[in-house]
Amino acid sequence: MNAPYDDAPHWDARTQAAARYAAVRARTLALAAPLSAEDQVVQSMPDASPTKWHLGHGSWFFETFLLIPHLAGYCPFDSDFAYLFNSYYEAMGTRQPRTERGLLTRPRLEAVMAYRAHVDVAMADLLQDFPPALDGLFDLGLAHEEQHQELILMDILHLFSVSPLAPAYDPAHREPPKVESAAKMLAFEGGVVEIGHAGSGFAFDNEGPRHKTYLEPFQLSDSLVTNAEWLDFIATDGYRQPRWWLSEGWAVVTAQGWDAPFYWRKNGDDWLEMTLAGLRSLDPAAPVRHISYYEADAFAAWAGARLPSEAEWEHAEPQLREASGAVWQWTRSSYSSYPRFSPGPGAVGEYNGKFMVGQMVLRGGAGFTSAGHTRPTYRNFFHPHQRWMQSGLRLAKDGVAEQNDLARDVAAGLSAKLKALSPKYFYDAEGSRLFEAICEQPEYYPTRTEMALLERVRPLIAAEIPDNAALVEFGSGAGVKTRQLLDAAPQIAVYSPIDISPDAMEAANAALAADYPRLTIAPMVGDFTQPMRLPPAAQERCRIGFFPGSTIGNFTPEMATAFLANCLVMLGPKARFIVGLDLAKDPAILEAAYDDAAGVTAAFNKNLLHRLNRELGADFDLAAFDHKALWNAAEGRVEMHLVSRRDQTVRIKGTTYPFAASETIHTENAYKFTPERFAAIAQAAGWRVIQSHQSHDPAFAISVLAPA
Ligand code: SAH
Ligand code: AVI
Repeated sequence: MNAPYDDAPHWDARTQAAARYAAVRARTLALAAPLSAEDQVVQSMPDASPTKWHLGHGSWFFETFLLIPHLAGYCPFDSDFAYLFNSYYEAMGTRQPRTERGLLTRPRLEAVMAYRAHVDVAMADLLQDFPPALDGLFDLGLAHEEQHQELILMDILHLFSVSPLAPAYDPAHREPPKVESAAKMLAFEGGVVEIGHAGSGFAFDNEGPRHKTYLEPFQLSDSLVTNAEWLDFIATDGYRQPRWWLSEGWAVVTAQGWDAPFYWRKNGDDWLEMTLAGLRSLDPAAPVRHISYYEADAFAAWAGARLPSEAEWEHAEPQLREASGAVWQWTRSSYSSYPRFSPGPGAVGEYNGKFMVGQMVLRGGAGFTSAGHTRPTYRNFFHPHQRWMQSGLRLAKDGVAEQNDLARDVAAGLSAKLKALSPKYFYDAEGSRLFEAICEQPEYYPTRTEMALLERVRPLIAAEIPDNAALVEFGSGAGVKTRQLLDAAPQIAVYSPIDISPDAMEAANAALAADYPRLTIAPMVGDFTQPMRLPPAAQERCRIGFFPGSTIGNFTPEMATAFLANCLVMLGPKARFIVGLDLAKDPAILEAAYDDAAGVTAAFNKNLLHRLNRELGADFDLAAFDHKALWNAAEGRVEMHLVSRRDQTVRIKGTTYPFAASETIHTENAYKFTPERFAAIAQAAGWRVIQSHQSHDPAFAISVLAPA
């Protein structure tokens, strides 16, 4: 079945149901296709089942819960199969013991295949005249079949892993993607949040009811723990030190002699990993997988962290990388019912509810999981010692990360060999006012030039913005360029500015609210280099990023790449990102722009010292420092410094900082781009340039990016 049924709204519900059924059932057969009849009979351990049994059981599920009760005149394929292929439904009678499924050399594989065909023909009949009341059961049947698709792969991998030949199930089998960049701790305020499934789409009963729960402030890694990190854990004797381990876990590790994840095999000094593609050398950048809860918990303790609760995971999910599609992620939550949960009536009520003790919840979804099978609310569960599923982890911590700690940053910046402070600290109320004054100076061309360019090209940019979009602006300041964009793109429904300066933002937003009464303004005060969660009004729409002013030039290229990569996650797969870029030009023009004749930029730079005197009780003598702007050709940037006129000391909060004559505090970089250099940075962050506009001299550019 290769019809694009999702994109064909004119198909009626029955046809769509038949197409979905055919696609899911065909995938199961495709998964079994590379296996021999012998491969499909053997049960390699009590937890695993033979492929042949999975093939029979999926058919038994449709036969038992849909065909027998709902298709008039349906004749079961073989009355013995109810015993052979019932998994765990007490209400459906006795069954072949789980640990003895591998003894079923009969029925032959051909008979199990004939059983599937028999059930498929009958299901086609049932779906012809499909009572809407069966919707939920039908979806459950498909989701159940998909769960067994994952089990087929898990169980075959185990079977092949214990074969001395270590056969490949599929030499071309795709392994989980690498974790591409360093993990970052995202900070969450917590409070009362809602988790659980609500709404019309299918979900298992254990995912609801949606309900409120309370979270203390926490941090969660945006990405998964990698094999490289796990190698460190092993190398530092992580498996040999009881202090990292839960008591139960330590008992298992020592009894079983575990010294690595389940499918790792030592090969001299190197590690191999048994995969569906056969024995492969271990990829250090891939997420670690096939670990027990005990190992995940021990690793987290070793790393000075902990596992997240499932509510933390779900609350943070929109901001997580590799949330799904790589590995299932252990949480520290015991698998139990949500408030107001009750299992459904009848035998299908046994599906999830009766397992709610002694297991731990895993979230996300793995590479083995069928596409589209999971959701952010999906709750997988396993016993803490099990590790044949593709289980990995991400780390959590308690409390909020310290952000924007002026005192700490200043102490670090002035203690460094080359003294430096972040330009983000320029923007107190006076700094924001001085920046606006800079924009009026004849030498400071960027603002005027960018606005003229935006005026000319905004219809082209507006054409990229879909209806009801949210505009997310980074470093919005006075919001003047925002207005140019809003006027050209009235389809923008939500505006989410992010700025570190509350003063600048409040004034700008009050004025915008008065002039654009239909616009929802959802502002965020904060540091845009730190992880943040967009307000829900923006989160649920197509998000358009806006970063004008060449403020991106205040980052180093590495920071710009990291920033753009984070924005890609924050803005989502349908995003566009409009970025203003000042271009490299005659150094004389550049240096004048950062050292205007009226001395406004000098005042802006020195205002930083004034701020430190006021907010930290520092004793900077403002007359003893000069403003300096210089073009650093090697780095392609204008630098601003505050130069000490003489040998002197400055005291801040009890610490003395010596300054030699001519020593500087480096306060800002303003990188100047070429369109090619910026395109390379964007590309490294997962974006591609879809529009690039350039002004006449002085050269300034506006780029529109889309996810690569
Ligand atoms: N977008 C405006 C203003 C640019 S000035 C324009 O193009 O003219 C830079 C703005 O970014 C200021 O409003 C400043 O407060 C804000 N800003 C600077 N560093 C920031 C940071 N790390 N996080 C959030 N806002 C920041
Ligand atoms: C905000 N940023 C892009 C300005 C710039 O040009 O780097 C800040 C500025 N610094 C000195 N003048 C203006």
